[in-house]
Formats: sequence, C-alpha cells, structure tokens
Amino acid sequence: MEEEKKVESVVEEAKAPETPVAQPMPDIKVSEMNEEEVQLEKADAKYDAGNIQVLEGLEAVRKRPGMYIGTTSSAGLHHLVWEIVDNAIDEALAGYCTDVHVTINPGNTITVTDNGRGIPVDVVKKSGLSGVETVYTVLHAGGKFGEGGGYKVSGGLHGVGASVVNALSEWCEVTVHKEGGIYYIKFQNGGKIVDHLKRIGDCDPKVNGTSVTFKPDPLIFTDTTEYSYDIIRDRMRQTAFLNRGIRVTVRDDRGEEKKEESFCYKGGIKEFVLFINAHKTKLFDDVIYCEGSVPITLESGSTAHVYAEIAMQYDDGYSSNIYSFCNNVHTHEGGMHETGFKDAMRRVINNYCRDNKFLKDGEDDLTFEDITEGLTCVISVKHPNPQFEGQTKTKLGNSEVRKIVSSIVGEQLNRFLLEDPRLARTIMEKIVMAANARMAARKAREDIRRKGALELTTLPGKLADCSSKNPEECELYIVEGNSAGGSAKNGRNRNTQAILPLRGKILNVEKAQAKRIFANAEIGNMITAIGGGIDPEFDVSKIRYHKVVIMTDADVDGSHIRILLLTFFYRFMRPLITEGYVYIAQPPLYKVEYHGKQYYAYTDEQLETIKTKLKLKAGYPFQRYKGLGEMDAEQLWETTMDPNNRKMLRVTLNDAIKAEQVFTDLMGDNVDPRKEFIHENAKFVKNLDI
Ligand code: TSJ
Repeated sequence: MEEEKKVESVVEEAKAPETPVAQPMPDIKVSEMNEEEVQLEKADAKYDAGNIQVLEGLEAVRKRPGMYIGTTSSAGLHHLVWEIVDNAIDEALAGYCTDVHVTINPGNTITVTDNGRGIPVDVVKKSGLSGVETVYTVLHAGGKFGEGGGYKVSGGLHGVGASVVNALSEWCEVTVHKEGGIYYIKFQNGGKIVDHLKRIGDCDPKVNGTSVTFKPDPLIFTDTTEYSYDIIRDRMRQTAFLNRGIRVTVRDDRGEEKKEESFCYKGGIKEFVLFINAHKTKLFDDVIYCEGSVPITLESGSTAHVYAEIAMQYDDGYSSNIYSFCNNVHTHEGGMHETGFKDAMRRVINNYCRDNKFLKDGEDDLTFEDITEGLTCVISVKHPNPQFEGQTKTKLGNSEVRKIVSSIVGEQLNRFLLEDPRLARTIMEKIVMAANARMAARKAREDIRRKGALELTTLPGKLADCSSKNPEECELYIVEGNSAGGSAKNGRNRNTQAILPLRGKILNVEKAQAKRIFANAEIGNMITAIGGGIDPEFDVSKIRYHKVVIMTDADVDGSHIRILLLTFFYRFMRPLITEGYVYIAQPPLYKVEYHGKQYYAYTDEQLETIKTKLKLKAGYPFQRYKGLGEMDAEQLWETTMDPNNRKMLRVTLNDAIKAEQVFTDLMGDNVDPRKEFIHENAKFVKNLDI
C-alpha cells in the first residue's frame, strides 16, 4: 500500500488537488515543492512561533506530571493508555469508528489503532500546525477542528489528552490513513517535533484510521515502566461495556505467550450488570434498564445533549453495588448522577409501596440503603462539558444532571413496575425485609456501642499495641494465626507497630446479617483496635493507625483471609481504603542459606537470580516458607516488617472491588466459582512445591 515513499511536508501538500483539504491557511501561501523561498520562510516562522509556545506547554507537563495524570507510578503509566484510547472512543461515539485495538509491544511501548476518519492532517488556523501536530503538542487541544462534528465526549480523569501523553513519552509515533494518503510523524524527547507531518505514501481511500505508538519516558516513570496486561484488559472490557457495539481488542506481544482478547457488547451496560452478577444468585433474570437524553444549553449558547443510561438487577445478598460513570470515567466519589438516581429510587419505590400497601400508613419511608440492598447498578452518563470535583476528581459536579437522571429513572422504573406486578412484588418484599433487618441491626449496633462506651479504654486483650499514640506513625499488623502473631510481637518495633493476631477464619461478611457481623469477636477486636467505628458512622479522623497491614500466609487460606478482610474494609470502612491506609505485607517465599548467610526471595524469578548470582548448582537446597509461622521473630522483622527492608503493597479501591467480586464468588450460593478458586490456588501451591 505504501508504494509511493515520496516525502513531503503536509503544509505544502495542502493545495495538491489529489488531497482535498478543508481550510488552507490564509497567511501561508500553500505551495508546491520548490516554490518561492519567501513563502516557505513565512510558513516556517509561523511554525516556530507555534513551536515555542508548544514546548513551554509540554515542559510544564514534564515538570509537574502529577497535575495532569495523578501519579507517576503504575497508575499514571496506565493513565497514558486511557488518554489515548479515549480519543479513539470519541471517534467511535461520533459514529465513525467500530474497532479499537490496544497492543502492548515488547519493550513496554503501547500501540492504539482505530478505524475512524483519521486525525485531520491539514493545517489548523490557530496553531499554524497540522491537525495531528496540534492535537499532540497543544495542551487541552480537543477534537474541534471544524464546526459541528459528532458527539464529542472527551473523558480523561483530568480532561487532558494526547499532548500530555506526548510530553511524558520518550518518543511517540502517529500514522494516519486518510482520504487515500498515509501520513506519519514522530515526536521525540517529551513531544518535540523533529520533522513535520509527512505524507509517506498512498492507500486505498476506503481505509481510514489513526495509529499511535508511544514509549513512556523512564525519566518520568521512575517506579516502573512495565505495563500490566490484566489492568489494560480489565479497563478495555469496561470501556466496551460502557460503549455498546464498539469492539475493543487487547493484545500482549511481550514474552513467549502472546495474549489477545476482544470485547464487544451489543447490550452495553445491561451486559455489564450481568457480568458483575455472573456468580450471584439473582432475584430475577431481567435487568431493569432506563435511558434517555436531554438537551442543555452550553455557556457558548449552543445546544448539546446529556445522555444517561441506567441498568440494575437485584441478587439475594445484602450489599449494594453502585458503579457510576461520566464519559467512561469511573466516578468513585459519586456526584449528581448518583444523587438523581437516589432521588428517583426513593420516590418511585416509596410511592409504589404506599399505593400497594407494602407500607402501612404511619410506617416510615424506606431508606435508600433498604432499597439498594442486594442491588447492582451501573449508571453511565455522557456529558459535553463534565465538571469533575472532589479529592480525586471523580465526583460529577454538574447540577443539571441530577434532574435529568432523576426524571429518566423515575418515569421508566415506574412504568416497569406497573407493567410487571409480579416482579414488582418480588422486589418490594425484599426491600421491606431489608428495612426490618436494618431496624434490628441498628438496635444491635446501639447495644454494642453502649457496651463499648462503658469499656472505651479496653482494647482487645489479643492486641499488642504500640506505645506511640500518633496515628501517622502507627502501624497495625493483622496477622494470620497465633504462632505468626507471636513472632510478630517479638520481632516488631514496639514504639510504632501493633500486632493483632486473628484466629482462623473471620466471619463470612457476605451472607451474615449485620447483627451477627457486629457480634463476631474477631471483627469486634479489629473494629476496636482501628478505632474509627464502622459504616455508616465510620470516622477516618479517629483511626489509631495510618497503616493497617494484612499479613497472611501464601496459601489458599491466606488469600481467603485477605479477601475476607479487604471485603470487610470495603463494605464497612471504605475510607480506610480510599485514603490509602490499607497494605498487604509481602513475606518472602524462599530462603537460601549459603556460607552462613541468608538470602530471601519474594518471587520465583528472584530465587533464580539468587541461585545464579551465587553460582549454585541445580540441586542446591533452599527453604520454601509454607507459612509465616516458620519464621522466627528476627527473620520476620528483617524480611517483612522492617520499614527499611520490607516491601508492602498499598491496596487501591480497585483491588478491593476485585476482592469483593472474588469474595461473592467464594461465598455466594453457587459452588462452581468456589471450586474454581480452590483449584486455581491449589495449582499455585503445587507450583511452589516444585
Ligand atoms: F489524539 C490521539 F492521538 F490521541 C488519538 C486520536 C489517538 C487515537 C488512537 C485515535 C485518535 C483519533 C482521532 N481517532 N479518530 C480521530 N478523529 C479525529 O480527530 C477527527 C477526524 C475528523 C474530524 C472532522 O471533523 O472531519 C474531526 C475529528 C475530531
């Protein structure tokens, strides 16, 4: 397809009759190659002026990457991919693109390709640069090259885009197939233009699209430049759910085993809800679905639409899972769309219950918590001008969205209930039961609190507390088993490290009713030790430790307990997770002794490295730790607890959500996923035994 390798600048290309161009620049006389030098100089002067501004802009991004992508750790590294993919998804939402491919290449570069119209290649008036160059070098340059166009819904956590990715990349290549031409540019060293966009060949005019490859700059991403297939795969699956009909394909070309998965959902968020609930026992098979779009007037005076869709389904459990999104961004902190949903649910369900005598006169209204017990719900809105607020900029602030969502859900849910009275009855009975349980649980909680108030100073007997009372430096180790607990107590730094051993499995939070949860001794100890209470009164400012470290064995029981604890924190002390106070200890898996010295390995690869470095022969013995209990106090301190030596993983909300999902799989009524989990982990343990 690239038979013609003629290299020409696009600025000069602009007048060529075979390349229809929208708007030639008025002050750049578009010229054939070798035309009067004066005009070319003029064009270059314009380019340079544009370039200087551009470099200042991109330099600002490199100086403060955190302002644009949150962090420069693994999360920020992956954020680059989301920014680029967002652009391709926008093109798909505008109706011009059906397929998006994301590939992790060897060397941890990323390629994103779409089959849209291709980024415009002609010159943009304002910047004096081609469309591609503008998008890549001017901060906040949106896709507004011409007037009109399709639905522009640029997401991105911080409303930034390709230029930020470019600024934070060692290099970045863009290839555009557009109207019969192939165009190419490569940016170097944080977004610098080395050569302007060139037409490098011809292609079938029916083949259009954009392809971008970038290499995150290791000078910026100092923690890691390694991409995770799982993180990208999960996110792309979510993107496919949120944008029905778009096919998103993910590939990993690193290593021996190539991986590829492709996602496309005709049912969109309806299928998303079914996916989340796959292993739960549903109250009924239907997914309740509402959608609508409402025109709003933008500041500029033009009209645009807010689109909202909501899908939900009940299961037989007690937890409520509401996932909300705006422009494909997960709004962890909620916002106006969730408030509108809440308004409508309360209004419609309470009215229905009154009209149909599920609630008697004089009885209190059902609360939102009652109504959403066992409910999984996905709310997705697309807004032309989203305002993201809150600590992590994941709270939707646009106040008009509240009424929009409320009226869409209000009207359509009501119709749904009236059309299917049997289904409505199933829901109402479940909700009324939840309300009764809530009142019983509140009483139980109040009893506990009253008891607690009497013994406020009594920390659990099993807790070996630290002497410091400054939460910022205090750490609570929650340790599996009494023997490991003993080693931890003896090995710790008594000033800042507290130890709480857990005996056996803590209670199954999913199935147990609130009343039993609070009566469970192990959980009670944990709540008292942490000191901030529990949801809905959890107060993160009262917690006694700013690090809560889960320390379990590397086996099935260990991961089981870890999942239980994470789920508990997720359900009852969520701020503990969102504020980043929860960690997972990383004890070593192996010990090699050589000439009286001990070497610890935390992964299989490290074990191999150690053996190679020490030049040990294949049969040289090493110890595999089956449990924490096999380590004495000194070893546990050295390898796992010493702040100068240890590695700990900080738990993110996503980790907790995943744990919760595994948890429901494990604890729900369905046996198959549980078998699967044990099988998977049994393999893991066996592998370690080799
Ligand atoms: F921006 C980017 F580099 F991050 C990027 C943009 C990355 C990828 C993978 C795709 C895209 C992209 C942009 N795909 N499709 C587009 N479309 C446009 O930029 C475009 C094309 C034509 C018109 C028009 O009005 O004719 C308007 C737009 C916004």
